[in-house]
Amino acid sequence: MDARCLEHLLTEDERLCFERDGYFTVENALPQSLVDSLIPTVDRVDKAERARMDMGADARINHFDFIGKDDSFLELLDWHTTFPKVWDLLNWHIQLYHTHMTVSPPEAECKTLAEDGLGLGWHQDSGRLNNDFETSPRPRVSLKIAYFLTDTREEGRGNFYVLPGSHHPDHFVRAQHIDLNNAQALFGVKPRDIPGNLALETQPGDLVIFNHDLYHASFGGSTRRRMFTMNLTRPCSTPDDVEMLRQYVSVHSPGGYSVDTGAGMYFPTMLSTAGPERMRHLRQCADLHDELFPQFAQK
Ligand SMILES: O=C(O)CCC(=O)C(=O)O
Ligand SMILES: [Fe+2]
Repeated sequence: MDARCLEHLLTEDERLCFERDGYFTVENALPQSLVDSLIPTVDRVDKAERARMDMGADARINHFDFIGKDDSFLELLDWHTTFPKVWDLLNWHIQLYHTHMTVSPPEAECKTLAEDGLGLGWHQDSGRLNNDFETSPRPRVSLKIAYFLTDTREEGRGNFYVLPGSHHPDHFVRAQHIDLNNAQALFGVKPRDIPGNLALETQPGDLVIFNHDLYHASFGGSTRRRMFTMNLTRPCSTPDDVEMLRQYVSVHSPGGYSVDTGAGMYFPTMLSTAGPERMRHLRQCADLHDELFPQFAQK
């Protein structure tokens, strides 16, 4: 273990925010020098993938299973300022099951930010799991961490929006099954103006850790925002837990999205460069993925 982890354990304030609001921010989780070195990689992969998928320069794009497309992102899995916080929330033996790089480019000239923002409506993550586990409270199986590589300190930069507290089963949105994306018809306001929501303002290198049940969204993309997210689960040991992980990985994984990484759950580099310490956080999902999707299994 990197001994510096011990200086970045979860604080009581962070635990409280996570329980009460469903998220918290860690400022300067990554040093600027690291962020600066990651951006060219994002842009190189983004450019190549856009061309491959025939997507325009102004399209918002989610690069699935981004980690491992370049060695430089691998260390973010067990990065010393973030990893210990996830231990404390889930357990030390976390498993990585999904990564995204979201690139929100400036909007096309003929569109306005207010009317045609490159939006992603209100949602909770991992929908299928949520349907299967509509209990109160839901088990805390997984969480998401989002590294912001570009500046969203002003609204209108493709900010990450949250509705604090909406991860609680008794929050009115969940209790009354309200579709926030239908806010105009229901309440006469645009979805981005739902009372109580917050546009998070983050600087490059900041991190947001959030509960999958939290309602979140993204509106507007007036700068080229790059955000890297990782979905992490707790270790699964009991038969019920393993079954839950199986359901998760069967949907939220490269195989679940029909992506052939060449090595199953992770890209080959991810597995070939991992020492025993990092491999502990990869093995369970990797094995399960190979079992579920033999056609994409690690060769
Ligand atoms: O792009 C955003 O800000 C939101 C992305 C999102 O919904 C997610 O990472 O789960
Ligand atoms: Fe999401």
